[in-house]
Amino acid sequence: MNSENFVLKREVAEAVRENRAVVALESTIISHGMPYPQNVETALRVEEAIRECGAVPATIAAIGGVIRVGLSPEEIEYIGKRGPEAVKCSRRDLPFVVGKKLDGAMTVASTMICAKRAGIKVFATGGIGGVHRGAETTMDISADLDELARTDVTVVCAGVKSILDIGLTLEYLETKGVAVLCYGTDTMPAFYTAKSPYAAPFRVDTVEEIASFMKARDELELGCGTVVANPVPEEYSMPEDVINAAIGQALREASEAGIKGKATTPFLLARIKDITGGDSLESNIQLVLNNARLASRIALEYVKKR
Ligand code: PSU
Ligand code: MN
Repeated sequence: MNSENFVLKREVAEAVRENRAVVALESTIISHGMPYPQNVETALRVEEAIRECGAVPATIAAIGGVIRVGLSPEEIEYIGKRGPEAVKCSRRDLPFVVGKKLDGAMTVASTMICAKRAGIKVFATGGIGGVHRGAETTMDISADLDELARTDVTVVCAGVKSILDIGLTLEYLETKGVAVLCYGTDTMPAFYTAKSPYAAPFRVDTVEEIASFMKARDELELGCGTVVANPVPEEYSMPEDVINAAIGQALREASEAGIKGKATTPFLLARIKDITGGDSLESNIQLVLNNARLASRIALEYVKKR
């Protein structure tokens, strides 16, 4: 699976070959999702949390057009410093980044593609992309959702941010045949808040149930991915009125400034962080760590079943 443009770190390649637990991690969250230096600190803490659980982390990014599955701390620092100058790289952008030998930060969609190619089945992040509010006229639907429909990787996230239309995102995933397993909760988590007004498509309470679901999905050869939605821990969740006010303001500003396309999500995330004075950043960091730990436990359980 290694090639000139696609290189697995030795530790990751060995773990995959020996059927040990590996957790993939995206890099757009580092370059576009958080400011430097908190982005690098968080990325390193997330890798550490995965190791403490007994799994191997594999942060994925393109550096000079070479896709690297598993980064060194120096490479994580490099991508973190490049920040938004690295190309936000989704499925569409992958050949552009590789062909032009650019630095690319992987979204959920492209991380799934690379994880699958590397033989990694579990991936942890903060939030997935989704159907944007107003998508009925803009058609702005994240490529993450179609990737989930076609690539069999399990994505552990804290649900869907209400910068998006949570209800339409759930409808779209249902249409595409993607299950959303809500961990220990009856409602769909909304990233900064543990609950939302939307019912959980499925509730699961143990990692064993999740690994069994994945195994059944494989055996049925459905070829699709799965979302595990893990609520933000209570102590780090944001007050609903505070976060909703910030989201409302960010959405108005995006519309006034004419922000469109792939710039939309990074713009909204950065504005929410500024409007909430950094409280949302702490919540974001903690929920990513929480997802990394759950993803590790799922990966450990899943390899036992293979
Ligand atoms: N949502 C977040 N944080 C993020 C992203 C989404 O809460 O960092 C990033 C992820 O990399 C996700 C991407 O895959 O944004 C989705 O972008 P778009 O909506 O342009 O597909
Ligand atoms: Mn979009």
